Amino acid sequence: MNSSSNSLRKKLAEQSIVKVGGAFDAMSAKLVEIHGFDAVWAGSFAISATHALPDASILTMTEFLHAASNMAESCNIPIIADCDTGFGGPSNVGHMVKKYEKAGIAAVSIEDKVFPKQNSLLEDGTQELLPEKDFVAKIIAGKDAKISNDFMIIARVEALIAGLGIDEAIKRATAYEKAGADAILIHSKKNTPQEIFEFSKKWEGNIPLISIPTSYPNVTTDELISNNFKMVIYANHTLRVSYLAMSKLLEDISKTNSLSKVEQEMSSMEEIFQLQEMYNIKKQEKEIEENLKKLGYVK
Ligand code: SPV
Ligand code: MG
Repeated sequence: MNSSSNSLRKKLAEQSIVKVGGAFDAMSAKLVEIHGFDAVWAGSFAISATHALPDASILTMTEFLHAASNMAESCNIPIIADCDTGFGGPSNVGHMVKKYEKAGIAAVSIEDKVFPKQNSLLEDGTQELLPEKDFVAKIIAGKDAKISNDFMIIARVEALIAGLGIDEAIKRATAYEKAGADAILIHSKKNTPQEIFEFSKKWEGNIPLISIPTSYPNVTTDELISNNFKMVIYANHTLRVSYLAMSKLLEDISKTNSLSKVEQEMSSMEEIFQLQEMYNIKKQEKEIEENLKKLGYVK
């Protein structure tokens, strides 16, 4: 059994809301964990950006899986992998679920857009939806492929992003729950949460609702809880703040030809040594030395 998926289900069952921090590699995922979040979002926007590539179904499944696996290996909290449209049709989704589950990922999220998709918040982005039936087929295939009941398949409804309105969003979310989805991610690009709150008021399903409040950042967790949301994903903020910090640093060095100004604005090397568990290696070296002594190799 995949214990991290077990714990994601458990957190959803026991907590008023599950707080998820976005990450793009093992280090950012580890920071999400250190700062007390419940789970990590391995977002396609952020992972694509770290390859300096568009969030437009350019990277392959293997590349996204590699990034998410690195996170799973270095964290003890569940990893939720943003798998875009599932990398193809139902059989691709089945293959994807097998691979992600084996890698120790707790949940995958697939969205009901056509391949290749574009980022949902891109101005003038192409946001064409797959027919409901075809997305239901993907959920069925994904559900069929998973081994543990605890592994979660999140169905991401893009009807609001595509401008198709609440009724279409409700119709699709209801169909996806019936097909076996374990949670509904209802995405919106409006700058207030009113649209997703209208959705949650009309929603009569039983599986958890998830929000990604990038475009309506002023919403509070209390407001989300009172509107029936069980999970909030802060999807891309670690990436954007990293971009800004690196850009500022490089600008300063380039302008001053010196490191003197930037020294105060960086983490210490000690903090990084701690994060990468450098001292475990030093401890291990001592233990090996002791053993070599016992075995008579070292005096
Ligand atoms: C991501 O983080 O990759 C997402 C969320 O899919 S969003 O960019 O808001 O569409
Ligand atoms: Mg994405």
